[in-house]
Amino acid sequence: MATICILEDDKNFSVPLASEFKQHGHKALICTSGREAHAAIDRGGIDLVVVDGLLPDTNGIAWIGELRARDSRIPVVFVSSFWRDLKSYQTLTQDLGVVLVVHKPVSAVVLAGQIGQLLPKVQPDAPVPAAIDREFEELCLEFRESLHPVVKELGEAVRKLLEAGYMEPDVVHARVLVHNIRGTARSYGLPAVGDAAALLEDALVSLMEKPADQARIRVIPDLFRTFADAARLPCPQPAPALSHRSSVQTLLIVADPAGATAPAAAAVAEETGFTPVISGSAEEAAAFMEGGSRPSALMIDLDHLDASARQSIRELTAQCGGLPVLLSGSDGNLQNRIDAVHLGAVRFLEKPLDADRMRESMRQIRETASAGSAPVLIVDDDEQFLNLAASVLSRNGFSTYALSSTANLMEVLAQVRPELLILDILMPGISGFDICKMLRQSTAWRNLPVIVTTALTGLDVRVAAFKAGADDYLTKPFVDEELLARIQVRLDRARLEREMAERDSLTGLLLRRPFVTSAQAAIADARRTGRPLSICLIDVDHFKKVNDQRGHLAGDRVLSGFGRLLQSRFRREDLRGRWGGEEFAIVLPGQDVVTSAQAISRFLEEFSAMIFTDDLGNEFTCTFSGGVAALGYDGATLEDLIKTADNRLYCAKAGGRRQIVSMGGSTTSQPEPDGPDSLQLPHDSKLLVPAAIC
Ligand code: GH3
Ligand code: MG
Repeated sequence: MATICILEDDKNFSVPLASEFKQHGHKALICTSGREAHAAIDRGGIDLVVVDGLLPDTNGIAWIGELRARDSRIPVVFVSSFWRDLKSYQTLTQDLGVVLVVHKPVSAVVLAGQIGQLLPKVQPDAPVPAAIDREFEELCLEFRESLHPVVKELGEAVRKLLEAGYMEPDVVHARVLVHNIRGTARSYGLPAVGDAAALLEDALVSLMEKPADQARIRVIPDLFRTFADAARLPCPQPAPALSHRSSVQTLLIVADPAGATAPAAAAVAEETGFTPVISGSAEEAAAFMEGGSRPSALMIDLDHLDASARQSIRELTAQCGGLPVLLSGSDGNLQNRIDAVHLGAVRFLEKPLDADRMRESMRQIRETASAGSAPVLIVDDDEQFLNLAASVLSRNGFSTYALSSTANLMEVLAQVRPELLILDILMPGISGFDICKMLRQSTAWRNLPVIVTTALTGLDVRVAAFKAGADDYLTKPFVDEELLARIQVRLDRARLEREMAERDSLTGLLLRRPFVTSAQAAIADARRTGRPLSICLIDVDHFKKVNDQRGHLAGDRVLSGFGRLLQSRFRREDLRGRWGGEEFAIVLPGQDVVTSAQAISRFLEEFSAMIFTDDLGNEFTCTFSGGVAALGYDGATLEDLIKTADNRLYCAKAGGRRQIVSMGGSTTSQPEPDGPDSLQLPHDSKLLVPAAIC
């Protein structure tokens, strides 16, 4: 839970926003003047401030300036109807360290959602980055040192278990040792150690329940070895903490001289959760980035650009190294398309801009960018190269893992689950070529991007690398920028391909198969940790009528609007998929049935208010019905939960549609007195708790 100060004199904006924060479990404090907000911050306990652009006693930028002059590093979100130009944006993000710039009008729900995503990442009064690095390094080293005796002690305990059989005090002691590591390893940047400790602890607990079970004893040595190997992996370097680029999703729009497309593009960018910043020319945009800013994506209009302006754009995109680029132009002619290829554009959008196509592109970019710092594994027997490459990558925000021998490569791959592998060619034992060939034959790692590195030069080596299945090739010694650019390009491409293979193009939601895979993993996780989990099946009401009366295209627009709204609601970890036709599924990890039903009924309220237009220009609205099932109460597998949710969906339809049914006859637990049946729902909609309806 965080405490958020809202500095805003307009109650119509601050009150709904405060109420959204409260619904997300945060505290909100509304201040109507700059003086009042300074006083609140001086009292302490504020984690983030939302600042309006115009205030009764000052303006937002001046107020933030005062805040920084008072030496406060509290994260600030700036919300305003002004300051959309590049220079103001630069002042806000670079000089004043604002973590998010949002333009009004913005709905309270969307803004609270955006800020909610920032909250876990922001740290009030964070120490300076250099100090964080040093402190982190020291702590990490200390922690790693402390792992050696634990590994030794555990090894001893495992040996005794195998030789002398089960002895309760020894197993209990071993469990306490791994339990402590399970809780702390991740915080020290060693997720693989934490995960291995978690598996080992679970196995020990299960053994304590059935000490005579030989099968439960047999798994212990393997799990211990995995843990011991993970504990030996080199410590990843800390990522710099100063960057705000991962949290702020910015679309830098290089407008055409006529400025015709920029407002429309900015509107779509905002709708899809980006902060648009408009620059008048490629030179201005380049200067912006030279100042250290890096947007999440670039949108460039090619119209009216002569050859030299196109060259500046090329330099700009090269400077951005792998940043997603969208190009627009009135003419999809060959020259524009060739330029798009040279500029590495993810998409060419022909003008007039089709809002749906642009939305789809922005959504893809957001998904790939928000995937966070990618884990990268470097395998090289040359420790010096290993350390150097690891430090370059860590400093640039990658989660870096380094391995100096190939002996346990497969185990490390399984633990780290890298998004990219940097592989040396000449290593003792097995060569990088052979590893590459082997990975291409394995189902799990077939598509893993691999960059091979070697001091060898020459065409035959390069050809052999590509024949072995490598995606790219880098000669040693490398230049930092080249290494980073090559990695970024490979990562972006792999993420985009994954996205396209897993997502339904109409709604942007997960297709059924990847949804099922992720849902099963979420269920396994919930069962392991004992956290609640709910599933909801949703079906659009009378959709056949929409198609018949409004036209198939209007029907498609309803589904795409539904998908867009669903994407922008709920938490990042909630899974959203198109189950088929006009049926959708949501998995809400960590949420019980009551909270889930509340969230979905709020979503129903919003969807019911969405206005669609048919081919004749007539407006209409749609509704949906839903059935919710909870892990534990309604079953232990995805199949059970879907079946129950489907039965309840049927009840919702039978009960008159436009409602969510969250508990049925098969549920053994009774709803809470203030449970689902007392929810506030859209007018003429109900949330049922009946056994008798179906
Ligand atoms: P109910 O309220 O009982 O769910 O009735 P319904 O009309 O929504 O359900 P029904 O199953 O009778 O019709 C669903 C229709 O959805 C039939 C199918 O053609 C249409 N549909 C499925 N996928 C798409 C799609 O991608 N686009 C469009 N436009 N229609 C689709
Ligand atoms: Mg339907």
